[in-house]
Amino acid sequence: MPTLEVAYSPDLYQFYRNDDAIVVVIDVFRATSAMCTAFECGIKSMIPVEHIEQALDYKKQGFIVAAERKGEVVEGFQLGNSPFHYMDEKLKGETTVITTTNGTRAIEVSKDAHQVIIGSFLNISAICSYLVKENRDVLLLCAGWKGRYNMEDSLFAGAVVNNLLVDENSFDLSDSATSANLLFESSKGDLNNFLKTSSHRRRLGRLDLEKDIEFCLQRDFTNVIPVLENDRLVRLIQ
Ligand code: 3SL
Repeated sequence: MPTLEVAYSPDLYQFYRNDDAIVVVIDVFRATSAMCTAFECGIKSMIPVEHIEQALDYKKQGFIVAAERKGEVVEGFQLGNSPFHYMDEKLKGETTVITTTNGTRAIEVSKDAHQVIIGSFLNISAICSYLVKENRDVLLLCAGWKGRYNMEDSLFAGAVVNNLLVDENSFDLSDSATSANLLFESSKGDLNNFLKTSSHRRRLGRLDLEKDIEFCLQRDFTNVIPVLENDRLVRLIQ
């Protein structure tokens, strides 16, 4: 039976590393939600990079580059991390570059896994159906906040576990997966209310990004699953 595990931060990835697993990278507020939105809105590919210096190199080469730190667009870059930045006709068919505080780091640490896919509430049903169909080990990797646990990514991980448990013989759950499921169950489906006190939500609230938060908590805005192929995210073709 395939395993289903949750790593609550990129710093814990080393303990869960399984090169045969599909890794689902999760950064609900807001990197992976922005990526899912970008593909739904027609972007061709996105190159995730960990560091600002790498992003600058791409910018010098003429790429459109998104850079976020502390929730804000880094000075000198064209885009940030809001899903709304990607609802732009001008980005259709383009390849952009993105660096964010935690999300792109989670992609970087897991890049040698069997497959890395991008999950958010915006594509949760597509993610769950795909994982059931593939029937192989799964690691849900939360981007967290600077190496720490966060509630929103853990809640999403729990929502995925909960969905995959419909057939109780389908996955062998780790304690981290069981705990995420218990967290999700205690939210009683009211994600918005449950996350009212989460630290990153408060951080984004201070930046007047409540609209982004509400958008990121919608389910199934898209069926697209972004997947890492070599150095870039593209649409998964199934
Ligand atoms: O950490 C990240 O990658 C970002 O999603 C953080 S923020 O939502 O832009 O603040």
